[in-house]
Amino acid sequence: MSCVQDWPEPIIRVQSLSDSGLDRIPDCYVKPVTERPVVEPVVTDRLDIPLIDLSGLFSGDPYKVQVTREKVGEACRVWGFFQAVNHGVPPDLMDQARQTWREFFYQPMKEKQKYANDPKTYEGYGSRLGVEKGAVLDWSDYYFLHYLPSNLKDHCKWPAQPPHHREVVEKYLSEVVKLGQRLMKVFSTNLGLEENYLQNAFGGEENGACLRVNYYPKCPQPDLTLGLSSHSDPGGLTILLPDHDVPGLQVRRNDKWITVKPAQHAFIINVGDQIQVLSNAIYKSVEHRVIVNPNIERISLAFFYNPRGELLIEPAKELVSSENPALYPSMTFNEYRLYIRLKGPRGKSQVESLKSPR
Ligand SMILES: O=C(O)CCC(=O)C(=O)O
Repeated sequence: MSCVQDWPEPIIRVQSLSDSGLDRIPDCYVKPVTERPVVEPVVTDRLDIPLIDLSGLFSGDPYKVQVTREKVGEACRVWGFFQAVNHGVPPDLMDQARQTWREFFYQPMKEKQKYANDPKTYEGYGSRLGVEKGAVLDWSDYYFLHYLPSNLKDHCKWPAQPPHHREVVEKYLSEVVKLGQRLMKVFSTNLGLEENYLQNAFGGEENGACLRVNYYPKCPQPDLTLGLSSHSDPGGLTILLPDHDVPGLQVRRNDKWITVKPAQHAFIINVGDQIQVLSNAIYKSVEHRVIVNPNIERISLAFFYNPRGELLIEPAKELVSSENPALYPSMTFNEYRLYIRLKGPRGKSQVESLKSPR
């Protein structure tokens, strides 16, 4: 997919830096002043993304189904984000998935290095996004793997340790896919499209899906850097399992950054750029970023539910008219995601740059 063969600079594992006990972060992690976070004390009654109980969707009661759908629709139009509880994924499986990945990152470096990734596919253990020499880096390591379409899934590229890791991750991902499928129906119906419209646009049952597990080590100067720079997700929709009670994710709301307070066993769900395009911007793919912490590490499992790479994605014809012309040209997801793979996270610059002038 990409013509890039290798990383432009030697890879440094952020976890090793953090474990070395340094008290100043290296210059390559220091963000320009305008991008640095303002680290505020945690306030409990502040503004947050909507929290939606999805149990109504499974209730069989048409009224509850409708009310729940409307809440999801409003969150996608206004925030591009929401937290979901009672979503159908068993809570203990969520805990097991988070725990097994935490144990992966706790292993000796030699074991993790077996899976070191390269920028051709990004699959495996990584420590940077983007290949620009001299870029300011984020304070995180990650593990990236493909899940769907099934021909891209290769268990040999998934960590073999800790024991039962592949089994737990497989079970977890199969449940999260079901949640993704349900949400695609809810999104389609809410947009006034046929229930399977978005799923079909993504390639039917064999849509794309991948997982990035983000590991944010403790950071001695959290006010100078970010765990993950501001970006919108290039794919369809993201189902994020955050750490228990370690906040870190910030969502842009107008000119402010809202720190999400994770609810117990909730997923954080957000619209990605491909659904913004398909919905002709009725649904918003919103910028977000991650701040880091001096006293505590954080882990998150970001599951990306995507179109198949080779399919053309464009605004749904049903949502385009002379008053509402198509805002985006058609493009395959493989072409689209090359941008973030080369340049790294860059706010909303990609989807915005595609907008046709009106
Ligand atoms: O760690 C988080 O809370 C967010 C992760 C994220 O935005 C991503 O992986 O794209």
